[in-house]
This record gives sequence, C-alpha cells and structure tokens, in this order.
Amino acid sequence: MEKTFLMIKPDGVQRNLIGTIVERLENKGFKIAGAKLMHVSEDLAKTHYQEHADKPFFGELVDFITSGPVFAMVLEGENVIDTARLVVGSTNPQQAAPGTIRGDFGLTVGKNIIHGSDSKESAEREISLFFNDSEVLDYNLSNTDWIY
Ligand code: 3AN
Repeated sequence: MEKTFLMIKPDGVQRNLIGTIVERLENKGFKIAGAKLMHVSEDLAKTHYQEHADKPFFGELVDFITSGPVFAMVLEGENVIDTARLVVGSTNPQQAAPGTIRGDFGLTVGKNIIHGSDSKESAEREISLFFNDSEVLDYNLSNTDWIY
C-alpha cells in the first residue's frame, strides 16, 4: 500500500492543532503507520528542503522548521500521496480551498501548518529521512479481536 510523509509544522504544534489535523487524516481513511513529535535539526531541515536551497526564503524556511517541535507522520492508504495533498490544500493558505487543512487553519505561505510529500520519490526520500524502519509499523486496522 502506498505511503506518504506528512509533518505538522511548528505553527500547527504551537496552535494545538495536532489532534484536529490527525482526526481529519484518520477520518479521511488513511492509516497512521508512524508518528512522532520531534525537533528538526538544522542539517535535517536543509536536507529535507534541499530543492529550495537557492530560493530567497530558504533561510527563513530552515529557521522556522527548526524553531519548535514538529509532528511527523507516515500515512498509508490508496493513492495517499496525491489524496493527502488534496486534504492539505494549496501551498499558499490564502488560495487554499476551505475544507482543506491549510484553507481552514493557515493564513501565510511561510507558516502553512503542514507539509505533505509531493511525489512517490519525495515520499520515499522524506520517510527515510525522518523515520527508521522500526518506526514505520505494518499492522492491520481490522485486527480487532481484543475489543469486547
Ligand atoms: P508544498 O509544501 O505545498 O509542497 P513547496 O514545496 O513549494 O510547497 O514549498 C515548501 C515550503 O516552502 C512551503 N510549505 C512553504 O512553507 C515555504 N514556501 C514556499 N513558498 C514560499 C514563499 N514564497 N515564501 C516563504 N515561504 C515559502
């Protein structure tokens, strides 16, 4: 099953939106394969955002993502990479549709609440940057024998 990487950025964590955002993602039908609250080091930030290294906002981007804890997730589901991007919404929250995470909770492009991988290659790369193999779990959500 396809997997993608999502990360609630420091603004989303500071605004206590972890629960609200995770609820939306679970309600959509995605399965959480991995999740953790963590600090992003400067090295990890620069590697993660390397495609933006020559953009004028790169320094600001690295400073922001390292400024406080993020909530990193691996989500699994049918066509999850593209579908999660739809749930996340457009990069600029001012243009993101209402009903999307950025459309409902964000206002500025520099602080747009959440990151989502944009392709299969990015998803694989970003999952392996942020998670060890042992942190990405393979389990069955319908295995509910223990609920009584
Ligand atoms: P997305 O996160 O939607 O894939 P990208 O990959 O184009 O968007 O940009 C990565 C991050 O860089 C965005 N999430 C946003 O926080 C930041 N960013 C993009 N454009 C700008 C900008 N013009 N000014 C400041 N930050 C920006």
